[in-house]
Amino acid sequence: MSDIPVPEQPCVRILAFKSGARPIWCPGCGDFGVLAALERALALHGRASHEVAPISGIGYSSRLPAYTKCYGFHGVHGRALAFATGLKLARPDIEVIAVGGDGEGYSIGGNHFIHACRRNIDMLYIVMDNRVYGMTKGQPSPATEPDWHCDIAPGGVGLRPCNPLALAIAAGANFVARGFSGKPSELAQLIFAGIRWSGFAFVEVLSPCSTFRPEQSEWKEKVRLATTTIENDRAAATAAVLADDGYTLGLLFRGRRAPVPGCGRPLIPVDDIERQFVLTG
Ligand SMILES: Cc1ncc(C[n+]2csc(CCOP(=O)(O)OP(=O)(O)O)c2C)c(N)n1
Ligand code: SF4
Repeated sequence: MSDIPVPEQPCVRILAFKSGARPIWCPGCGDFGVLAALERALALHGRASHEVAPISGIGYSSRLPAYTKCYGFHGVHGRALAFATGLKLARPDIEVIAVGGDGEGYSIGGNHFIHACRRNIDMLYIVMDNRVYGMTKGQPSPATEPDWHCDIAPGGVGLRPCNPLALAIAAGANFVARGFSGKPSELAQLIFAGIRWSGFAFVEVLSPCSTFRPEQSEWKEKVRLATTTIENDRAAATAAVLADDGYTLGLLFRGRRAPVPGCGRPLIPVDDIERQFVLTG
């Protein structure tokens, strides 16, 4: 993470991004650390809260926009990236940040994840990965280990978990990183770099679920910082993240694929789009 540029004097504008709402998350939920890191990164970034839009679907992690002071959107399950894409195309001046859980992003929203990587539209996507469906009380997600036992999957689902970083690199994402909610300073640095990145940036965050996966408290002993970022070699980066045990943190891949033409400015003026939807007669 050492080569990520960060302003030398972090400003103290964090309060400007806090809503008055109290998170409903359980004590010890990793999502608290992600929220704190995001607030810090936004304060460093320096844009006003009304110029930033956190967009989510459904899940405990997807509650995050309500805990910021931004004009966010808490939508339908698995559709955060679809909404975020539409918003960015209509309002390229807005800093769009999609957020959600591993169930949201890799299961019902998995299709949108692949195509967001492929489209390379300028936004940040933060996935709070606790390897479980928290909000619906603890079912396995696509990120869950094959032998994790729970009531609806006694002895485990027996399926190979998806590797979201490999998926993102293969689908064309240029900024692929992993953070840990228990290291909020390093995470804020990654999120800041992702916000500043031009094009689609993906930050997968290990964010423990203290209620349904209490054993994830061990993650703090397992994580380590990456020593290098693989530059533009997708085959090498894919091989590296597939060989990794999933606990290496940092910016793991940086590519140079060009954004889609027109990305960053509206292709059609929004007023024209609205006119096409006016019902007449
Ligand atoms: C279309 C639809 N299908 C299923 C659900 C039920 N549902 C709500 S949240 C959720 C999963 C949440 O898991 P995750 O995205 O990992 O977030 P977490 O709660 O763990 O942060 C599911 C399946 C829903 N709300 N809508
Ligand atoms: S159930 Fe898990 S994911 Fe949901 S708020 Fe509690 S600790 Fe966080």
